[in-house]
Amino acid sequence: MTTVPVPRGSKARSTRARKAEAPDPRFDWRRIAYNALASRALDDAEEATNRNKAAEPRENLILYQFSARGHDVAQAILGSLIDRQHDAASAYYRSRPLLIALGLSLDDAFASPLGRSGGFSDGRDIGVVCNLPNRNGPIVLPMSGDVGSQYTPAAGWAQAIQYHARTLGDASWNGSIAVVLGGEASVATNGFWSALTMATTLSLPMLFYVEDNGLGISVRGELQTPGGNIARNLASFQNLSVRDGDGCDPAESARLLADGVDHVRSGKGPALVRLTVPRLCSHSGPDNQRGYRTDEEIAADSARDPLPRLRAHLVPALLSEQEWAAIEAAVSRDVQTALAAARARPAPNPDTVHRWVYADDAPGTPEAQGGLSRAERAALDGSATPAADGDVVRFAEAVRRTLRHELDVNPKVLVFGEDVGRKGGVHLVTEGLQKQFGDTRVFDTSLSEEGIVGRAVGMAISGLMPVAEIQFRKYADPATEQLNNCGTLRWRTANRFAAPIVVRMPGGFGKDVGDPWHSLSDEVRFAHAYGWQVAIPSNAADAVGLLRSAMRSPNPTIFFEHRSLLMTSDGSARYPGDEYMIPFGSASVLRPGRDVTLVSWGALVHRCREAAERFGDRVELIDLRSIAPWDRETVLTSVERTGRCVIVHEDSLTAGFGAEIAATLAQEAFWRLDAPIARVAVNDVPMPYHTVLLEAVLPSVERIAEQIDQTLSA
Ligand SMILES: Cc1ncc(C[n+]2csc(CCOP(=O)(O)OP(=O)(O)O)c2C)c(N)n1
Repeated sequence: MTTVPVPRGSKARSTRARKAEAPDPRFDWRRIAYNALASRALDDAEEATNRNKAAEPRENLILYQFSARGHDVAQAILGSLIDRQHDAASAYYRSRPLLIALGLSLDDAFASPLGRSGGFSDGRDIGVVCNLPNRNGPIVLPMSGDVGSQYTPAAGWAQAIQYHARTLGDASWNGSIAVVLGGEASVATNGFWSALTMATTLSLPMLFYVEDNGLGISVRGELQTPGGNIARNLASFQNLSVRDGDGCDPAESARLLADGVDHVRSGKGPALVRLTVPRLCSHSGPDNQRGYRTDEEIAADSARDPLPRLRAHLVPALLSEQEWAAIEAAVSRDVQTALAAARARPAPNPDTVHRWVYADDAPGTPEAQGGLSRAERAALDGSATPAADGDVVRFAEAVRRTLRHELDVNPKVLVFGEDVGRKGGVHLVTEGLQKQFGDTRVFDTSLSEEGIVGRAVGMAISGLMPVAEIQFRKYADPATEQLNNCGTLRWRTANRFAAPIVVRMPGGFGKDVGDPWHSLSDEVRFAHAYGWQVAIPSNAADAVGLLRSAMRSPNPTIFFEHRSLLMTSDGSARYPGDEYMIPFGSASVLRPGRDVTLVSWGALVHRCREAAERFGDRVELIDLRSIAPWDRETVLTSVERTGRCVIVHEDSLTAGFGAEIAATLAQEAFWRLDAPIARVAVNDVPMPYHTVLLEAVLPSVERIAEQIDQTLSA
């Protein structure tokens, strides 16, 4: 520590105070000063750009300008502590100072808000929603626009640190940490509590850093947590080390953040640091603060500006006036150079905007950070031909065997969800897997679907292959935000990141039973979501082939396991072998036929088959197997030949996936049609409980046959 001589008398008190505040020598304060000043200068330049509304060209206007002034000094300090190869920060729109500290170039920092090419999203995402890939140093996980969604992927990364270090034995992960940043309003979100539960129950290496500026846009902190202080409220939370202090005081911020980071790095479990900071700006560019903040309040916050206090902390104790001025001059020069460079960048190329919704493995395409590498995927054997001599297995057994084999050949596979471990899943699909592979690879989770999917995302970005189970389709609702963000992740980071995960979820009617909670079959939602592959196998063999493809895919997959197939032997088939794979978007023609094409997927394929058999060789039955992507070619080719089409699905009629197929046929095969395209589906009611009601809404063999008959005679 730097020591300061203590004179006598009354002056001694103030000097003693200064001594207590001497800059902690463990920190690189020059770098901290540079980064805090750079962040402030970026905010200044952006605000000046926005004020100058007459500026040409017009795209200089930054639509989503979020200043970090007031949050900047403490973030620059925190950033200097995140320095290990596998450290990850999960952050939010006010986190640019941290990103600068972790290596974001000033050019990118300007270019992205200006929407220019390159940078963290190549003009696809707003400039404050950042990311920072780095294979050899700390990374920033792709941020999202939803407040609170940053928490659970960070917990996933923290759990992945333990997995890489302990289970895979990769020592380079030892001592790494996940750090998550959030404002005080974000502590009211589901994501915060979900991640807190994970971190504390699993003793994860995770630091929660809450930047409390007292305002969530205009809402006061007292409405986010009682009394407005989350640190005080969490003081007695089990297995959480809590610190609370003044983020305007550089010495206190440094001490508390370093303590928090040390605690987490040393393997003692998670920590939370809350620092109070002023928001020295409106919430964002368009917000003028009028109506919710008085001039006195704004002035009082201005008086708390941490930047002059940083200067006072360092000058003269560590830096001379001239040295501070030199840092300011360097910042000013660098920022102006970066602004000019960013402005000189071209606008993004519109020809590329469709790229990266899905992975693109074309030669020469850079690999995104996340998921198995191309080399790892290529090293896993696969076969498009099913084994001829497999024993007949039920649907659940087929899924179990596939999971077991993939767990066996790929140490990066993890299988988890509610009741998945000890019990083996409520449908017993994962029965026995925990015993065989241990509870670091097959495990139960806390009851939070947002946590299950967000955790999977964090794990996938770290290079693992998570297979998450959602107990029933309906219970994926709390995970909607994470599912949507996972699907767009590759696209919005312009292929810098990817999170290929598999989410298994049962749905649909059961054996003689249904209800609005356990029997939902609204798969079209996921076909409509960006970036997802959606598999809906109708039998055990297809389940094997599609699940294996999903677990080796660079894209995320929703894998539907139909309840009636889990509960009956309707989907039993010969086990096609441990290497069998089916590509997505390849339908199977189950029955050739002359006069009408019958298209279905999932459990209703079996009712379709029964109905089709009544018409001899007149009905061609196609099982789509996956609806995203779907096999347009096979359906079109068939309908062009038969001239007629009946589509059968369990999802609601209105805007069900059948509507997409019908629209495609109307557009592409109109002149070949001899009859109107027909759909047999559930007539827009939730699934009822009693069998009588259930059968009244489900497409029955009878209803399907009637429709085939009508279509044939139209
Ligand atoms: C899920 C969600 N709900 C609402 C919003 C709109 N919104 C953006 S920022 C914000 C306030 C967040 O405040 P806080 O977490 O305290 O961070 P601060 O802006 O103060 O740094 C709100 C309501 C959002 N982005 N996401």
